[in-house]
Amino acid sequence: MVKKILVINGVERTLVLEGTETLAEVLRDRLLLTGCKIGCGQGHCGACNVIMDGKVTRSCITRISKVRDYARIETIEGIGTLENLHPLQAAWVAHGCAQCGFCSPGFIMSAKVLLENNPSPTREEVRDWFHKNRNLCRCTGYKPLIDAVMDAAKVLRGEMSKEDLMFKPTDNKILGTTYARPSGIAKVTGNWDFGADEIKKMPEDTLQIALVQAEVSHALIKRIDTSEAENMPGVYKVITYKDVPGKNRITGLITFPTNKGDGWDRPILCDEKVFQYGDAIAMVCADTVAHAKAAAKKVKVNLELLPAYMSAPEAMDPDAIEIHPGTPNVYYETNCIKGEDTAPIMETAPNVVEIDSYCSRQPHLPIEPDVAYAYIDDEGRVTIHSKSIGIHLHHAMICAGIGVEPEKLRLIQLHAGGTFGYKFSPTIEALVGVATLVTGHPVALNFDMYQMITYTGKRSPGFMHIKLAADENGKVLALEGDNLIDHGPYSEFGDLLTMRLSQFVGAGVDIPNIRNRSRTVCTNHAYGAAFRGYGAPQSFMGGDIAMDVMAEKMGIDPFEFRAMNCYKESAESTTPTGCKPDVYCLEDLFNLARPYYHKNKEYAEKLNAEQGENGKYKFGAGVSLGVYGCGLDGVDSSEAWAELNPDHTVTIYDSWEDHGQGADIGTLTHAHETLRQAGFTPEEIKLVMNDTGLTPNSGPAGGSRSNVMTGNAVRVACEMLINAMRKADGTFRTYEEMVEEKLPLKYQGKWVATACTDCDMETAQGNPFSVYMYCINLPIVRVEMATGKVKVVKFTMVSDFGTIINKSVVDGQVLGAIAQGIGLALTEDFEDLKKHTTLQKCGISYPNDVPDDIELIYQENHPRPLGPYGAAGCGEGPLAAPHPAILNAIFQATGARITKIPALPEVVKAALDAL
Ligand code: MCN
Ligand code: FES
Ligand code: FES
Repeated sequence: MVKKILVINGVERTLVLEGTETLAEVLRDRLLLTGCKIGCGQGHCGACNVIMDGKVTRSCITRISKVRDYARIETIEGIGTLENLHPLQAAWVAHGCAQCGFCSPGFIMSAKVLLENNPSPTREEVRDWFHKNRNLCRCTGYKPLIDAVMDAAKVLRGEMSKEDLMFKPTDNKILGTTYARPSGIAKVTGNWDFGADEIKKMPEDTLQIALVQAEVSHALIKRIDTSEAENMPGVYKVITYKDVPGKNRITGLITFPTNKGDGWDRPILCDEKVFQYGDAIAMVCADTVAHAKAAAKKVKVNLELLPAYMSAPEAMDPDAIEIHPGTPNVYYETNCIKGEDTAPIMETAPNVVEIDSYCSRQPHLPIEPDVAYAYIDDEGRVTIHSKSIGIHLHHAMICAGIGVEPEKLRLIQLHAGGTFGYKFSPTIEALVGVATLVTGHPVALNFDMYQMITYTGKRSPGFMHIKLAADENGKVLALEGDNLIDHGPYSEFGDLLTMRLSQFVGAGVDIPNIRNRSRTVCTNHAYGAAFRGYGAPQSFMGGDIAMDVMAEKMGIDPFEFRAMNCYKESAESTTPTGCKPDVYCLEDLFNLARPYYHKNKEYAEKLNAEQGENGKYKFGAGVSLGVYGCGLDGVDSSEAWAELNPDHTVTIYDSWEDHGQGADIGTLTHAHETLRQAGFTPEEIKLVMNDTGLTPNSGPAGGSRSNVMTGNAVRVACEMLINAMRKADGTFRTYEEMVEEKLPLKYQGKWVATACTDCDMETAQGNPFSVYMYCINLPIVRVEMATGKVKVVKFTMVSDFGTIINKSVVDGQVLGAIAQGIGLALTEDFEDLKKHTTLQKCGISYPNDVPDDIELIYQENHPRPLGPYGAAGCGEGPLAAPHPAILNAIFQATGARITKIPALPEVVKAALDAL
């Protein structure tokens, strides 16, 4: 043991330590200073940054043995309070920098050191500082963070006050403003507990879980021997499939009857087979994490290896065995059949182009690894806290598998440090549920970043073959497609995802005739999970690039080619599924975007001219159109409640799960916009969210549905309350008057997308979404000709999300999506199980990988008839098509046409060499 005296936030602390801990462990485990977060645990992300003797220090890789006695350590808890924020904290809130908030403390500590050493940094210096200190943020796209540092510097220099930073409503109206999200202050002060922080505060008898995971991708399980592990120190129980009280399966809730599987293909703990790398085979429950991990290594698993099919084409080989015996590896097919047969059109049309594209297995890479804990609550319910973004959905998916009656299962969402969709699938919920049932103890499971990356779902790769026909004037006549989705071994939502290809290949374009077949393939690579954009990034990789190729072939400007072919009211254009979009806003959107496109083209030309003929770099301006629907297919619905309280406040209950996108500010703003009629201020609205024991089924926070669906449900609940409160003279009843008149105080608002229909099983024709959103992507790229290295130097996004509910949220959504789109286009992948195992090696974008020069333009003059206050969604549209725009820009710069991502330097170089 060693004694250490550290000066923490100005206070001398004497600590008796093992001596092997990291500084982060000492701060978090011993001092409960959980504002210091552990993301990667490897020095790659800066979430754990503290200040030690005036220097930014990544505490996760700082051994306490190397820390001198009396070292001065500052943590986020020491620099400001809830009532008196540090200027950086205030600026972080004001600029909406704390989306999920997981990275916020680490960035703020890093920025504090910068400003102490350089009180007047340039934007570039701030970026370089964060880049050098390896500060990662997956949500914000970095730009707001730079804005915040610049403003905080002004406050520190005495040029403005902290109060000037923050938007304050003047006429009790917050809709459309930058009103700060309710969780902001807690996030920037380190008071917002994430799952790993809550685990530190659980009862002493909590058991820690370590998983025994498969290290191969496909095998038969012959024997699992737990005897040695059971006798290891601190072990309470080793759990295998034999102990699982229920069906031991997570049901994929098969969406379409034409799916050839039954949806019960995903084991909670593997019994007969291993289906992919990382599959959970056993769980060790022990008194400490170290004990659990040590014992997990002693579980012996006897396997018979089977051929592993690591991509869709491999699993479709005629000799391939069925991964789930009895279900063919190609288990679902959808055809978009619109208009006339396309074959004769393809034969006779004057212009026909064809492309093959590949959209990669993009990893989600939230900075917070997966985490969950469970216990039996005072009503005997198995209670699971996790990052679930579909608590009621997951309830239905895991109930039978773990073996409890529905009323005996309660799911609660933790504060989530980003999910980007991977938590649309249950990950470890069923595991912790089983563990608490079997042991009778509270249990906790916290993945490390390696587990997070190697064993959570990924974007399902899309192999697309697209053919496009146009007449002599460039009017698109027909589209044909033949596409594959590699969905990994588990079928959950694979059919729904594949259906998205029917809905979004060619979306935004007036195409009268379509024949577009898409199939879902079971493989042994990572299971497919929802990822922001869900099906659209695959669709537009094929559909949009084909448009670009056609424009080029015909010698028409690519922007104008898209503009002339977009949905038009005059042409009564329909979507690929054969219905009219909710509003015709695309012509106006192209008109709005045109000057920005020309400005970008001119800028790229200027940069090229500066380089000269044989310059080191070539620059190009690209374009693409992205479209996405808001909702689950067909008649989607949501529910929210509003209750009047004795203290003249209103409580809103909903299950609008928060990834970090801003479910809190969304709920608050929708509620406030209605309740303000009766004079309620934002401070008088309380939120109770995301607990199946307390809040109604608002549906999952996926498919960019919540702002429309739950926004409407909140609006309806508040309208019902307001209507009940309204008196004949137009004034409103008080709480006391409501009670006196025996009027109900709590109202259940429900909103159903009754105008929608499911897509037809044979033709995919139908009206699946009540509201759509649109984005025109306009990047400028720089290609280094000798190496093929590409940098996005500017990005303009011109979007239509209907009415904007909160401006800084929407800006943040778009900026974050642009950063992820750049990563998707150029660097990110999860393909090589040995290599793609860290945030860095998966190609995540650091601050200087994303440009500072970003323009966000919004069109708001087409309010959505079915959106609350005219709003659409905005989370996913901006990630539908930034990557084809970047590839199209590479083409404009160099003439090299790349249709497969990531466009790593070697890929681009090979394409340049082939010119
Ligand atoms: N919004 C708005 N005005 C509009 C449209 C939306 O102010 N016209 C706001 C909404 O109130 C909400 C946010 O924008 O706060 C996103 O709304 P919406 O598009 O309805 O999406 P959801 O709330 O259903 O969120 C899910 C969506 C998805 S599917 C993924 S994946 C995703 C995303 O949003 N993952 C995210 N954004 C993310 N942002 C962060 N920081 N982290 C993630 O993991
Ligand atoms: Fe320490 Fe990532 S750098 S947690
Ligand atoms: Fe930065 Fe979420 S706000 S990672």
